[in-house]
Amino acid sequence: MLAEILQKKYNKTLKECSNEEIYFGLLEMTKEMAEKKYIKDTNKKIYYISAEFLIGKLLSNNLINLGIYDEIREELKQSGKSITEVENIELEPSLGNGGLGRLAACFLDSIASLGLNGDGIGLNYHFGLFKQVFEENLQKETINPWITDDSWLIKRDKSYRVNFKDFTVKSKLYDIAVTGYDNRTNWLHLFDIETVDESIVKDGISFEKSDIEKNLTLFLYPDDSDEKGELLRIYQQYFMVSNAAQMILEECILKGSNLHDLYDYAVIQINDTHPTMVIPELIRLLMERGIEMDEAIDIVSKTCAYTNHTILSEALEKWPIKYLKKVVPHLLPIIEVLDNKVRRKFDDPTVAIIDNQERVHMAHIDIHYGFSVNGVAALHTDILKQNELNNFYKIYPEKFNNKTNGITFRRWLLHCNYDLAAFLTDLIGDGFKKDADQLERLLDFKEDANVLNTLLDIKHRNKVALKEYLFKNQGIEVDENSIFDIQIKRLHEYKRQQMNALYIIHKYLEIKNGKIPTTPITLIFGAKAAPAYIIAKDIIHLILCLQELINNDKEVNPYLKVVMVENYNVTLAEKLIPACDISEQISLASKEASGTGNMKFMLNGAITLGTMDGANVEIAELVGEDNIYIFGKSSEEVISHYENRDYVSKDYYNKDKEIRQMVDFIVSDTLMKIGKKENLERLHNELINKDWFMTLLDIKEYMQKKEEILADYEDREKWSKMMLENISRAGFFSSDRTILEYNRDIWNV
Ligand code: GPW
Repeated sequence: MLAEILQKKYNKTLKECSNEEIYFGLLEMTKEMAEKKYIKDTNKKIYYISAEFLIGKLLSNNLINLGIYDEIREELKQSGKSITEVENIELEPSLGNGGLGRLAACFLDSIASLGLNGDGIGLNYHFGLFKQVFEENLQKETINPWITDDSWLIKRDKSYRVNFKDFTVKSKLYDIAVTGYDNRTNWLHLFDIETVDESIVKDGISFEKSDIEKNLTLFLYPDDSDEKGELLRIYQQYFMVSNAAQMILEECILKGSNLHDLYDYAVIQINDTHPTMVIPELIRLLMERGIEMDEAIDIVSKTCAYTNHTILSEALEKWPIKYLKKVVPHLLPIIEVLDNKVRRKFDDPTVAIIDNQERVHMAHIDIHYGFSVNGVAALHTDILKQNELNNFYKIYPEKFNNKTNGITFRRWLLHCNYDLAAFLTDLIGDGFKKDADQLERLLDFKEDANVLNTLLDIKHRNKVALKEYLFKNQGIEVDENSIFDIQIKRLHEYKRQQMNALYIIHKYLEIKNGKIPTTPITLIFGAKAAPAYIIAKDIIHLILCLQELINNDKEVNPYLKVVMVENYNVTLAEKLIPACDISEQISLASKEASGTGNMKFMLNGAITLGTMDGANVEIAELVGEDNIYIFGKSSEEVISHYENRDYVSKDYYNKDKEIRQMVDFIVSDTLMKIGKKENLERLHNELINKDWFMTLLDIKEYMQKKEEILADYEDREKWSKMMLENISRAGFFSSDRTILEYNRDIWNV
């Protein structure tokens, strides 16, 4: 079939076609096949509304889910072509920042793969998240165009009017097919407007923020450090949810709803607070259609469910009323009624919707006027119930539930680790592809030397593949025989990349003093920092300076290497994760709601070095303490430090010579010669005088555990057994399991 398409499209045989032509041929073919798998379904539908869908490249994913990947791979091979090179042609849509957006993408895959009726709704950001480049060891941001004339987007002739205070815009809908694994097709609906003007972006990613009709869907989460930026974000959010609400009502009416029974036709999952305005907007639209306010509120409350993804207070959205008045004044009377009802019912200002600083607490709207509130890992949900949202939990205990995150094994095993998936299939059959728990059958081979050696072989081959990829694409050289220790995730102080960097300093100094590691170590980082997050950018600077220092030092570089990959994204994750030996999950306990990278690494046979935080806790329970390296203070201890305000980083700095040595190295002559004084001094000062995320609290234990895991790497048999144990127990983290739980407890479709 591919050959026919290419013949028709280019009048060439497969052999004669360039990789680019093959890519576009495959794109056409796959899109057509996916659309055919759409079935009109008049049952209740899940609407997963999210400001982010970090879907990654789609070609291989779709080929796998359509069941033709192996066939195409073989067909290409026969003509001397490589599917990996064809994949390289595709541009990655960067419609997400990190975990929250990637989770939404995994969920859509699982919803379709389980045959459930459910679509995603979001925005079609033209440049998505910025592209990261390194200049003079600093992060710089540029645009990341991903939309081409011929892409996965399907233009629909559907459009809604969205009213803002001073003007009205007309939306334009684009769909991307979400093809289930051996199952139905659902849609990811991405709304846009036609007046967006890409040419207003100047000099990196800056642009005039006030001309909304030109910039509404240009970027994902533009810098919100000034008023104009925050306003734009409110414009985006309202644009997204107003389209969503109009579309949902339209679809439900078509299916026979009289709107009084909306919840029999639709369930809306609100992915963090970004889509919260869908609640007042739906109430408004129901009232426009003749329903009394109290009933409208009741209907909407039975339709909407909320997922919380963080306890970090700076990430919990609170919109000043004066901003909302500038953008969506028509929602305010509704929000005020919602607030009044709460105030009349509960004599507790902490659960009010509008606070005394005239700000609207978006999460509070979701909790009062949704029927479900869930956290994303067991520990996270417990902290919500017992601490952060305790006042709400006391009012609505029945609303609270946990849904531990998951990842789609189609992308994070079958696609990214072809060899491992094939080997597993040989050993335990292919049942695990649909029923992830069957991975436990691998445990039967725990004493089988051949199996254990093959796991090590596959890991080695993946390390070689990564080496080649990094060299070809970023000019970076790594030694495949070294230990690959990887920390890839957004850059944030709570994730503590700075702790890992301090460890590197420690190792560097050790080697300088003649203490040589048995096996060389390669420390790999990938991380973008929010453009306005100064300290995060300073941490990137530190890592890049260490990279330059160490990689140019002949005394040290045979044993230690630092690599920070540029523009870390889903595509890079797919190369890095299968090649990883040590998975760094070292957030300050209580701060990482779940983490999902941790699950991807486990599934691909990496061993976790981590704190008892987020889903690490559940990984530890599943694999047992012999198969994971846990360190650091518990979430209770950390929370108590915050409550008592008794963590003083300077005390740790003063008390311990080793800590002082590592921290002060940041401003040593050696490093200052390479880096920028301003950035290094600011970071140095931050660690000693602030250290909000308690790096120095856990660093000594971290260093100890890291020595332990590095030493254990030398025992290849022991290591391979740990790998096997981790892979075998990863089934729980399939997003299919997560979605079945959402459906059982929340959605009921
Ligand atoms: F702040 N997460 C994220 F909660 O990637 F909204 N971006 C975000 O803006 C937020 C959360 C928000 C992440 C969590 O940090 C991570 O722990 C979790 O695994 C992921 O969301 C998916 O639940």
